[in-house]
Amino acid sequence: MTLRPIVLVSFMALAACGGPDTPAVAVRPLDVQGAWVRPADSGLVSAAYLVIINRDTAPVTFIGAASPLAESVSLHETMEMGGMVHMMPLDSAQVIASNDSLVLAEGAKHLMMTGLRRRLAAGDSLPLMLSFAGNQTVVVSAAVRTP
Ligand SMILES: [Cu+2]
Repeated sequence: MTLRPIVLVSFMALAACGGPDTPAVAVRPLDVQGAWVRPADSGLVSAAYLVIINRDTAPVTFIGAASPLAESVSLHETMEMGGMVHMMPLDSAQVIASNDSLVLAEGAKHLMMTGLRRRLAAGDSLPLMLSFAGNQTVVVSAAVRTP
């Protein structure tokens, strides 16, 4: 991933240009926090959890996710029906209102990953590309850990 060096360079450029009253870093309109993934063994299936915070003044629409380590990443929702726990694929377009967030958590909405190209052990990380309407992509590194 080459994103991190680019981010660092732009941060330094901003810091160098800003006067004493200028904040060094503008608030990112889309903030992704706490991304983590369950370990995966021979089944090569796992789930990712994270929170997307929209700090923009306009709504944003989450349209899907992908990872170079998975054949497919899709939005699922876990729900209980008649005492049984089911997972259902969700229409992946999710509108996040201004100053609202989309919470992907255990027992709720999550990103289901199938066709993993390798095992995921605790301590690994998995790159996730989150796509939003208007050609916005946010790349995050999700930590692999046990729940
Ligand atoms: Cu699922």
